[in-house]
Amino acid sequence: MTVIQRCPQRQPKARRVVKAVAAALALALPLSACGPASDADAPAEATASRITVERAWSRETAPGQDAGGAFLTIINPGGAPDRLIGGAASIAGDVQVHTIDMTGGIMRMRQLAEGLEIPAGGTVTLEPGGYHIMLMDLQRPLARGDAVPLTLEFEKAGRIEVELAVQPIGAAGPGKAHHG
Ligand SMILES: [Cu+2]
Repeated sequence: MTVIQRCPQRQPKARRVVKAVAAALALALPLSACGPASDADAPAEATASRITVERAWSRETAPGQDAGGAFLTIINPGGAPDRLIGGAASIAGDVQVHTIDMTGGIMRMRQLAEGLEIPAGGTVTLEPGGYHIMLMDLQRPLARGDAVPLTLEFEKAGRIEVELAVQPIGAAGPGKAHHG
């Protein structure tokens, strides 16, 4: 948890008033009842979401296939939930967050209009058959061995850049593309 308690005396206006009073009375008033934590302004990182993304990969597409899936693992070590709300990629006209539903024995993809929640302290894996990123309106096929840049957009963490390691059709994971 990184909740920073604000001490009322830290507010500049209040402090100015106190200082003015002290000057007027020529007294050294004890100004601070706060602990050392309030001595400096809280660093920005203290309250910002810290999301990391691992194992970003995709699968090659057949010629004429106009959409492809992207898969990755999102880790949220922070104390507050965040939300994957979308993204952008130069290779795709649109980037969407999808889930897969079973309806009457038929698997269907559906866009998550509200995005995908990443719980505080949680890990969410996007993988074939489940949550995934959909690269819509592909400008060119995804080819095995490609590293495709993708920008993910989170509600709090903002934009995070990843590279999708493109695997053969039928691959179930990112393999060892980065090491071989
Ligand atoms: Cu999809």
